[in-house]
Amino acid sequence: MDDGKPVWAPHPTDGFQLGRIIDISADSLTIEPLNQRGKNFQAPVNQVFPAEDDVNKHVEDNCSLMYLNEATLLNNVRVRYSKDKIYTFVANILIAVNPYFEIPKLYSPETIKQYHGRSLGTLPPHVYAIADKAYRDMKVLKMSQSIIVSGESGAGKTENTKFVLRYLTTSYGTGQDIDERIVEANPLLEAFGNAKTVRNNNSSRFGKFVEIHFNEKNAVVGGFVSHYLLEKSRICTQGQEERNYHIFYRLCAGAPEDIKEKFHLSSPDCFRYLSRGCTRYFSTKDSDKLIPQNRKSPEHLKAGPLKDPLLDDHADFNRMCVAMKKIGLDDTEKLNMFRVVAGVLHLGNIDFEEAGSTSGGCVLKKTCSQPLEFCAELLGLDEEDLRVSLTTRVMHTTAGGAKGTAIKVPLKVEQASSARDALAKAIYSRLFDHVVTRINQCFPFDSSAHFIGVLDIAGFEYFEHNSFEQFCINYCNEKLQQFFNERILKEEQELYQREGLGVNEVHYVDNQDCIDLVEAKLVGVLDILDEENRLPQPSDQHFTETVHGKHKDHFRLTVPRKSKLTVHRNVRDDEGFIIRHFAGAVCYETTRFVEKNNDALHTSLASLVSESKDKFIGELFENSNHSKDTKQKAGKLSFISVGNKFKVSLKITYFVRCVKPNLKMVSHHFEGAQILSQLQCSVLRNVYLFISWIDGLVKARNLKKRMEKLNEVVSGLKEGKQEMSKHMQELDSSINAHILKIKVCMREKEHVQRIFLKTPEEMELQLQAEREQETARQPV
Ligand code: AOV
Ligand code: MG
Repeated sequence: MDDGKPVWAPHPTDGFQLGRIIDISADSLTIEPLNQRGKNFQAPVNQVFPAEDDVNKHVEDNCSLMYLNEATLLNNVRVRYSKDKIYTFVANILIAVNPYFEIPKLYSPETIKQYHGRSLGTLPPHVYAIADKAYRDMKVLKMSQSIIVSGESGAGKTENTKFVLRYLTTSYGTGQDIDERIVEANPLLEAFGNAKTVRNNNSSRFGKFVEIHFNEKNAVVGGFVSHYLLEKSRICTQGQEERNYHIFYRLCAGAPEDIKEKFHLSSPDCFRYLSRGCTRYFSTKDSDKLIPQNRKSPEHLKAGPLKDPLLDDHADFNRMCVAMKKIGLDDTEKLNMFRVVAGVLHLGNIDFEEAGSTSGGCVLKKTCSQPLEFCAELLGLDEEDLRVSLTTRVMHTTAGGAKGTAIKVPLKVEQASSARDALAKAIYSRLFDHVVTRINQCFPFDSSAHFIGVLDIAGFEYFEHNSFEQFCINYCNEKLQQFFNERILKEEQELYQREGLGVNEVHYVDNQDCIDLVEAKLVGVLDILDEENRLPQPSDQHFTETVHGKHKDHFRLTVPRKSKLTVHRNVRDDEGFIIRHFAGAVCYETTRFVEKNNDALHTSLASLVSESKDKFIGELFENSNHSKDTKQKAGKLSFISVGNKFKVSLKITYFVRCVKPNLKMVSHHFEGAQILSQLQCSVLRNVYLFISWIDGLVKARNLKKRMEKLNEVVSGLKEGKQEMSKHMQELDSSINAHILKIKVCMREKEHVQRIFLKTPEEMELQLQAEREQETARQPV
């Protein structure tokens, strides 16, 4: 690199900058920046990379770059992004940068037609190309295929997943209802499972695996959605500037007046579950700038507080209703769903205060008789039963080990509040399960030959403050990473080893220890948390101390204060823990972990709802096994079942890696350093493994050719050597024969000398001397 040619050297905001090496020391280089006015600077040798001759040139597949390194990769993606080419291949991984605006014709029906049946590489990189490849592989190999879409929050996973589904149903559907239903299921899923977060205005708060099923003739016959890890804590509380699930606001904003009246709905800020979080409101001036022109509907501008200027809840409500109709839900079902949503909102408004008696219990605040009445009405419950079940719990006295009489134990204010929240979480998450079940019933199939599955998983999250939600999501990503490690890297590596290709071994970090730390029986963080929830007086602090106590010297876990891993040293040791994830260390603040984990419905509440007079509510809680509720946390079991699905059925996997170009969520803005860190540490870390692996593969292929040539020479040499050793043996034996002859001659010569070259006296003297010598040698 020191031949005067431009190099890529680190840059604090752009990721890399062009420069020229002007001096070299033992471990650093002095770089003179090009293109930018700046001072010479030092850079570590391993952070400086050779640049392509023409840095403005871009390629469709990074593997065809002359120099394959993270700087040229970033530059290639940057140049393409500036030309609205958001997709780039790295071998068969597709990188997708979120454009944050609609690129004309990029996803049009004409484009769908273009990609139909075309091999990878014949058309520009596109998520359609990956979808078509998966389809063709399914057809040829007669095997189900999977596409994993990953990336950080807001990177475009859900959008790309939808494009894959649309492509497959449009290209290979039968033109019947089913095709459209698969596509239209998404707005409905998003209404109930997506919410505005600080990273994404439409953030999926659940993971999903969508399968499109095909018959023997490879035409679409149906679909199936598996979902896991709905973020339940969001139902009751949201972070600052975040919102609850879209459906709540849409219903308040868009429902027709008669429905609003029937369900006693008003503005979102009248409801506790909607009025926490989202505390910063935009001024009219701000929102003018932020609202896209086409979204400035009068209702939108009229919206009160908690109305996000970027979201048009009114219009979205109408769109959602269209989707519900298209997938085949009738008005009764739709209203049932809305009624439960409204019921949850009123439930949230029920508040408690100390009873003022000696019992230590609590009563409903006087102002709460209306929310109680509305909630009971909408959920088909008896008002008085609901009041009693919220403020007391039934326990059985134990007499001599046997279950004794049932007694009502009064609950304290906090206990009643958390019972109320647990009920809200249980009802809403059951409703979400029901929505998914109904969606699945809307695209049924009798038999299917194969399927293409698309996994849309919430990306690794790392904020300034990280709580239980991030803990769950990152745990899930850790599992996905393990899957990636095992399926892709390990298996491929073994394959190449079997083929005799000496590909450089890719050193991926085995993260089993991190997964064990979270999910191991009894000692895993999740089990410790469950155990804490079962204590009479659970506390976040005690939970945190137990975690630290059980894992004192664990490599993956450490206390916040002493750690140099993160910048969170202001978190006390009993307020959090740091976990070293595959993508970096994250400090989790454990305040409210116990509360957020507490989904357990106490028996009285559980039986209250399962015996609801309302058929719909009754069905939601049908087969309700109360202990099951406590188990359905953090997706511990459900993710595994998705993982298992991969194990049994899939052979080939495609990866779409989504990249978020900037934190502002705006178009035409490429934050190099920020993107580089996505490439380096989290989602694209694997692309790097792939690059180094592909790089190794190319080298190995060349090496293999050279080895073959060498082998030819060696085998030639071997033959020659055998020939030679035969000659050598012959030569050896003739030399030996000659040596023998020489020895015999020497003896004869000596003999002759003895006999003929000495006089008889000399001979006698000699013999005498020899005899004496012989006698002297005899032992006494
Ligand atoms: P995510 O799924 O990766 O985040 P989304 O797919 O929801 O991210 O994308 C976020 C937003 O970016 C979308 O609402 C669109 O406005 C925009 N966007 C994404 N991809 C495109 C595209 N190809 N063209 C135009 N706009 C796009 V999360 O679910 O938060 O992890 O949990
Ligand atoms: Mg998403």
